[in-house]
Amino acid sequence: MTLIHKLVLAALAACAAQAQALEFRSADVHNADDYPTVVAVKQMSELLAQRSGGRYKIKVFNKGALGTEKETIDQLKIGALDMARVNISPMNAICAKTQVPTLPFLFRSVEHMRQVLDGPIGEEILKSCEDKGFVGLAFYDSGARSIYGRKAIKTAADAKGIKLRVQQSDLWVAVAAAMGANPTPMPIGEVYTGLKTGLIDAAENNLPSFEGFKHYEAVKFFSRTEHSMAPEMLLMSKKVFDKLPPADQQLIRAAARESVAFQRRKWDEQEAKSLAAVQAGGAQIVEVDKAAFQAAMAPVYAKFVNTPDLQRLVKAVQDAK
Ligand code: BDP
Repeated sequence: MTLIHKLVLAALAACAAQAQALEFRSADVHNADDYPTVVAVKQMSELLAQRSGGRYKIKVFNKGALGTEKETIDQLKIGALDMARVNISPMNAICAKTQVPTLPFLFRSVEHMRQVLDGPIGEEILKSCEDKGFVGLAFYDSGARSIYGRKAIKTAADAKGIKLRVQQSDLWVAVAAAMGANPTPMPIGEVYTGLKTGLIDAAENNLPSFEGFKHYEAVKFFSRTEHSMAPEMLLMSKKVFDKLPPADQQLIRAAARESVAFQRRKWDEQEAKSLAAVQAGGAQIVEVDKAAFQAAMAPVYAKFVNTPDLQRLVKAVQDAK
């Protein structure tokens, strides 16, 4: 074989190896390239590339480039998209058990939430989406969600009648209604304009989203209701997952789980940075009578925790130390 032949063969082999490398596409709505969920999936990609000898990696399309969360969930279902990092809330209508961590005032603290989601309850909830076409790879942190708007909300009476944007989930509509607000479900990408034009009076989210979507430029009062710790989910299309060899499925699951600790570190840092940034931008943090909001949530539990399975899960979360 001449040198030329050898070089050609080597080049062909390199091409073949590259052709085999699979790059999964993963969606995220957040704008910042260093948002905790965005960098966590990038870290997962690095782990996966290392452990698969370069056969797999993940490309994150953030800024909502692949659509709203509902749209990306639909794409996962049919296998048109490989992965999506979404909030748990738009999954509420698809796999009922995802309603549990969405419930208002369920978790007593961040530690309680992390411990529950890391254990068998979290596992059961992740698994519950599989027969609907979604492999639940991991939960990521999203902190606590609070109401922000044009006026300070200190008591439940202040929330009465405000047009409050919520995520697209019946459970969220009920939460807003139980607060006395007028629920307005819409995708996150429409909230900034909604706040600016007065289509809505308020929205509810964590501090990093209040900052990252620039909502603090539209409204100034961030009232610490901390009414839900609805976590983030990293999902893979079951259609895509099922085509992979079992050993590679395990690599993917493990890399996703390992990215959780990294995401939480980034999350804790981001919350502190966002608090400083929104305050520097003129936002006011308002302390709230949380007990009154919590008391108003009884009808939500009565309506949504309505099967023995959901009742068992809620009790197990409440009983977890
Ligand atoms: C943010 C979540 C994002 C949701 C958004 C929302 O990270 O996944 O889309 O809230 O409220 O905290 O829609």
